[in-house]
Amino acid sequence: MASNLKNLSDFSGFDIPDGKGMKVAVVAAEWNREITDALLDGAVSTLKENNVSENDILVVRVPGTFELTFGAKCVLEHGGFDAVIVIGCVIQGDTRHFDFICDSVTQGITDLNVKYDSPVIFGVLTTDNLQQAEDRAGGKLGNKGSEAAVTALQMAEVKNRLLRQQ
Ligand code: DLZ
Repeated sequence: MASNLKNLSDFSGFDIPDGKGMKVAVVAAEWNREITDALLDGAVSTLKENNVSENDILVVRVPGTFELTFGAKCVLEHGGFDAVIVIGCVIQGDTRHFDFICDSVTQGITDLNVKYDSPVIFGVLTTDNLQQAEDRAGGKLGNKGSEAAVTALQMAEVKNRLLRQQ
């Protein structure tokens, strides 16, 4: 379903695992900071609402969305996190920069998910304009940061459950 038809913070029908004892890192880009701050707030609030302790949430800032891959890689190399969330906002401009950043971060995060044992969740907005970003950063379409936090708990639970069975 296209996100303009869905509220990103509507979790009815979702099975959200208890986050008690889980450690989650959130890597957030500084570019479009008014948007990424709102996404970060959404992610952290949702993690806490689902019982992740404040002490178990690490927030790392990187300059732009392009740097999210390396930031997440540093967290994964450090170890000890059940999930990593990356947060960014890329807004279409006059040049093809948008495409290069989006392609790079999408492939980069995919590669990390293949290589490392903790899931990396994609909380990146890729929009045509600022209004679309505001709508998805706590506006009328909810908050993609909250959605990413719920996904992080779900994927951490998948990972922990399957590893327990080994
Ligand atoms: C350079 C750039 C541009 C034009 N637009 C964005 C954007 O919309 N969102 C974003 O997160 N970052 C942008 N950047 C910065 C790049 O992500 C990166 O930080 C720089 O190219 C330096 O590597």
